[in-house]
Amino acid sequence: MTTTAPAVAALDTPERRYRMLRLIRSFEERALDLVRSGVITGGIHPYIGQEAVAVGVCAALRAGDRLASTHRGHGHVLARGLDPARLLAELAGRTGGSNRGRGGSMHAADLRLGILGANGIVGAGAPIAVGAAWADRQAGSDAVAVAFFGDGALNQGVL
Ligand SMILES: Cc1ncc(C[n+]2csc(CCOP(=O)(O)OP(=O)(O)O)c2C)c(N)n1
Repeated sequence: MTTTAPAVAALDTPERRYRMLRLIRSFEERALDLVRSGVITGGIHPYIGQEAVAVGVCAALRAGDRLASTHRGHGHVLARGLDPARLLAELAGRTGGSNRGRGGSMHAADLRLGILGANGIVGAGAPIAVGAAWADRQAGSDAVAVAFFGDGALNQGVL
């Protein structure tokens, strides 16, 4: 099977950013419906109410930059350009998911988009992003790496 590398989400206009906000909200509402109906098992952490954080940060990123996400990561990966259908399939454990259905909500990743992964360990995205940034610097690249985290991560020594 040949696959074309996906493009990062274009968030360069207010309209595109607003559409992404709405997409994330709709995605989460749909995902919650699927949890309630049992299609998605194991639960999810929805990003409702935080959509603008992901969109604002990802609008400042360029192709080649990277991000490390959290346990509440759907908004981050969607704002970076992960196909919502592939993410939804991932949450449902389907083989068409972004990680072939093996990662699920808290391990959604796509290295082609610079998405280093959602992460069930609070605060764990920070050292991953630092490692990515250090690797880029060693390679002479000016790419940046972003770590998303919640206030609950602030007492983690690694952060
Ligand atoms: C290292 C670690 N400690 C504890 C937990 C259990 N845990 C899961 S979510 C969470 C709260 C995280 O709070 P915050 O980062 O503010 O995110 P929120 O869920 O409030 O959006 C905790 C303590 C964990 N996953 N990892």
